[in-house]
Amino acid sequence: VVRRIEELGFRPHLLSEGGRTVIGFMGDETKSMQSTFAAMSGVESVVMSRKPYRVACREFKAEGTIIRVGDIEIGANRVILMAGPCAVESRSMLMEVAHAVKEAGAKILRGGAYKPRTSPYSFKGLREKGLEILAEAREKTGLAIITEAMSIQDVKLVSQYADILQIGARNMQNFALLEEAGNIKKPVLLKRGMMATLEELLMAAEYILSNGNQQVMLCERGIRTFERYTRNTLDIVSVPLLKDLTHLPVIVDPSHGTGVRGLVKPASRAAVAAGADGLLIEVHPNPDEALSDGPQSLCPEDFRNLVDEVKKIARAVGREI
Ligand SMILES: [Mn+2]
Repeated sequence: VVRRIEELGFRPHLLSEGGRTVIGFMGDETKSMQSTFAAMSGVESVVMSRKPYRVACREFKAEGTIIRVGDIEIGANRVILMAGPCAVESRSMLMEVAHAVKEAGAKILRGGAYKPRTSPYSFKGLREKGLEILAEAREKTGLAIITEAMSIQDVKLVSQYADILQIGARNMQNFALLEEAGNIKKPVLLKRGMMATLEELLMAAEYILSNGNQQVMLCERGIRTFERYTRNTLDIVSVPLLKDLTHLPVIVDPSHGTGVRGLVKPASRAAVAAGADGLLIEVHPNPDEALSDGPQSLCPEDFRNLVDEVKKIARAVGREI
């Protein structure tokens, strides 16, 4: 089947699952081509997708994708908590947060070493030093690490340290960066752009998937609307919608999604109730002194309370944390 697809000039994408192999390709959607493949031995069925995101769509893969990071499974029954500071500010603060969030139940430590900032005069991260500190925190706590790569040049280095590579909202349509993320062997968390539709988000994911990296998770982090009481408008409905449209895990970032500390907990409850596979939350030992995103960061105690609350919601919807 693969040879036939290649003979026709298309590029096949293979996916093996539960004894079945799904082969996807972007071809031309004519009836004759459908019957050509349907008649081949070993072919169970030919499904034509009308979705422009061929590999990301549910039609390509009915079962939800589970991304494995060590013994952590993202996209399975357990809702995964990723927490940590907006930026890695120093070794001591990162170690403090790492131990605190681990104790509270987080499995993955977040922290930016490369920070995309609206102002060029803001703190832009400790860069490679920050990556080293993150790696040390992983060693000390056993937490997996998620951190952002801002440019193609950073991808290689960041993916050497990180367990999950993050692509930020401002880079969602940086197609060269997406292609580079498609070349690595690490999972990628792709954030929704602040002005992006869900279809644009899925097409961005398609760039990574079609380049050969199947380990992609999507992150709803709020979009820009006319509302000003919150930093962004957290699109909770995107969670069940995405779960319907795609097999990829969906993570919610209620910190950037609201920008308001007091709203992070209720937004987290809503996200878990809506079916999110994970939460990405900013936690800082002293939010008032944070070098970035202090107003939306929780202190470790707030985070512990949040975990207690979302555990109840998870149980109510048949999941665990
Ligand atoms: Mn932040």
